[in-house]
Amino acid sequence: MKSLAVKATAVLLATGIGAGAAWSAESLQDVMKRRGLSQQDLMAAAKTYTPTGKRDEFLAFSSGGQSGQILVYGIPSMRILKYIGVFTPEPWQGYGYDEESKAVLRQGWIDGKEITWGDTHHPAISETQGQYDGQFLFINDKANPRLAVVDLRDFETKQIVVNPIYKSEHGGAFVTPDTDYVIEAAQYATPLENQKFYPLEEFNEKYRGGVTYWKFDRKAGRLDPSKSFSLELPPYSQDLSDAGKGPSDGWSFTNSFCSERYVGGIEKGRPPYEAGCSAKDTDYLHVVNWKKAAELVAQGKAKKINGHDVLMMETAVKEGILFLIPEPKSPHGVDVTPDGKFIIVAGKLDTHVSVYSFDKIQAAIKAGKFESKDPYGIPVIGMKDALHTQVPLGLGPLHTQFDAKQCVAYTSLYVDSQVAKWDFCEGKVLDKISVHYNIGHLMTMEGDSVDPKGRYLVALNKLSIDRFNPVGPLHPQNHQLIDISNDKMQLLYDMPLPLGEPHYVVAIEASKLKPGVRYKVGTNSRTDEPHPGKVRAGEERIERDGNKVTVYGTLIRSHITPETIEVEVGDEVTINLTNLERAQDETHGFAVSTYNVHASIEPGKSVSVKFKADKEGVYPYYCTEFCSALHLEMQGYLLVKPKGWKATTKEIAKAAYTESDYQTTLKKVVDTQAVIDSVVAFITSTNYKDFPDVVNMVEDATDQLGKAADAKSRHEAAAAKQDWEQANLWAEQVWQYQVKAADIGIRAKTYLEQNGAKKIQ
Ligand code: CUK
Ligand code: CUA
Repeated sequence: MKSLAVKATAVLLATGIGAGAAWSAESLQDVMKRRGLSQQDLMAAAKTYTPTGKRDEFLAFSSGGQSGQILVYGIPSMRILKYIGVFTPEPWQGYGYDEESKAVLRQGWIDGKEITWGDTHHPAISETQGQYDGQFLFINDKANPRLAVVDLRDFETKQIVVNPIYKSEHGGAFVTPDTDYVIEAAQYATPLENQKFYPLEEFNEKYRGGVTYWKFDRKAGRLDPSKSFSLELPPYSQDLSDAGKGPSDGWSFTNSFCSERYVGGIEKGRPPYEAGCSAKDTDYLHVVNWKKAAELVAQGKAKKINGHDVLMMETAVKEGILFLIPEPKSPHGVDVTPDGKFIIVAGKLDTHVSVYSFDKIQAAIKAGKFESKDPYGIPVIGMKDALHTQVPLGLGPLHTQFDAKQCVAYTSLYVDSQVAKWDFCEGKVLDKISVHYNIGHLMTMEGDSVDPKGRYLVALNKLSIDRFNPVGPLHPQNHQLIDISNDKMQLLYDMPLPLGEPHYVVAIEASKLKPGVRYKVGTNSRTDEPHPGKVRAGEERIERDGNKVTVYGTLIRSHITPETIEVEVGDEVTINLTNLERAQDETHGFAVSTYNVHASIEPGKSVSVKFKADKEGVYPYYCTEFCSALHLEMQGYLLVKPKGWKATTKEIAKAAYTESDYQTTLKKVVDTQAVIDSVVAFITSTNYKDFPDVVNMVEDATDQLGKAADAKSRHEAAAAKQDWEQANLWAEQVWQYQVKAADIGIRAKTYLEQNGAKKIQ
């Protein structure tokens, strides 16, 4: 019988890769006709189609809405690459099913309550001098006021912080130009003290909004609650925020709706919120000098609320760091231009976007020129004194993003279902394009940084109505890709998103991201520290301390060590596992039947799963990632014995192998070695050392083969004792290592052939 590896190699050697593929007999015209495609469709396809092996120019990080996750997709292909578990358990990644990730999710519990979902709205990539640096990603949870930190070295969630004073939030996550702070503003006003009740009749006096500045410790890669602070704000339903940049660095801007401070009561015959919250023609843009605020907090001028530093309005007004400017009408987005000179606000119920001038705002503040004070004594700058221009764009303007081209902005028009391209310096409309349907946010490449890259725009539409094959009353979301590289915008692609309602998305040049492919062996990926349960090959063991059983195990193709775990009913079981692989993409999963534990263990990672073995019985455990040809055999048994069980004297049944079986296996080993030798000869005849990926694969293959030496000495020893079962099976194990080495070797050979390796001998 020829082995799998032998056969596969023979085919590869005989045909070479990619030779002689019979291409379709249809012409391009035939296909266009058959599928009803226009020239324009073809152009759109050519602009997005990404052939196999080719990669995207940009990576987008989208809020996953109610899923509490982040979606990662490529632009322009719109291929989804990953869902990152953030506020919600995510089984594939073991997020919420292993102890390390449970510890992260536990940081997000509120008042001792486990919260298993989140309403993610605004992702933000860390910035250095206002440019996306590709190191960290932040995202907020509107429903349960929280922020999370994702490290872009491994795309894993590392930290969740709970806002200490809000009960809901919205205007986060927005970073300051050097990511000193991550901004998070409240949404629906509540009393700031935790678990404190005041009736709605005391709304104006006792309910408050605010804006929180979370200190980011870049070296630690974590937010530092002890150095974070908030600014108390009136109960105006603060909405979105943005940080100043360039000339406006050090300031932040947060708009609001329902500055009417209306409290509803439709059930008591009062007009509903929507009427009461949109009665006035203007709401307030909050203008905050956060640099000065941080200094005041450092000087001890904050008040502790729930143990957190809060700079009260009174102090902020006295120190001259908080101002209001009227903004029309029930506004939504607030976006600072790349040059930091203007602040653009779109009023949902107004047809204009309002462009405020930072220079004019500063001039008014310097001159002490205010038109009034709000009920809390905050100085109000006159709209006329702060406006640069107002531009009529259409119905329901919401959010604005920027182009690489000077002065060019794009604003979403919710009611019109359009994107408007316009010039914020001159105040004129340049182009419009229809989207499908009811756009919320829109996003251009690095379009909220100081250095937008232009090229593409993504429209995040709230409804998809008729765009896709129907899948029931709940429709997928629709992200539409638009080419903005020319004067006229061109719609390129509809991407259905089947996971929550994304609000915002950010996209970064793919070349700025340098994620790793493996961990240093024994790493707890959630803390970046060495895992206390890590072991190297040969150190695997099971320890018992009273009723606590701790397993120190490893995984490598294609076995889990140990393969039997014996415990007594009632034992507390902790299984630590280290993936010893170095090969790229050789992740193993780990699941135990019916105990609700799962782990994803990428090369080098260590994790632990923990459970109480409260049910007597036999529970298989296995690897959940198809990691090699013998993946299904990557298995073991958890034996939960009744209390006081006496070990059986019976032995495990021996199979009747003969010397001739042993000889056949040895022959197979020799044949396979010949295949390996030929692959090695091919690889070493090329400049493979110029390909780091191949160097890694060669290292891994050598590793696998290296393990065969021990198995070889075992089969030889057993053969000397004429124990043909042991001799045959250890010889089989030698062959297993060979197969894995050959598998990787063939992968390396294919890679070299497809990537133009040169013969050097
Ligand atoms: S929000 Cu949803 S469309 Cu939370 Cu930024 Cu505007
Ligand atoms: Cu490891 Cu399947």
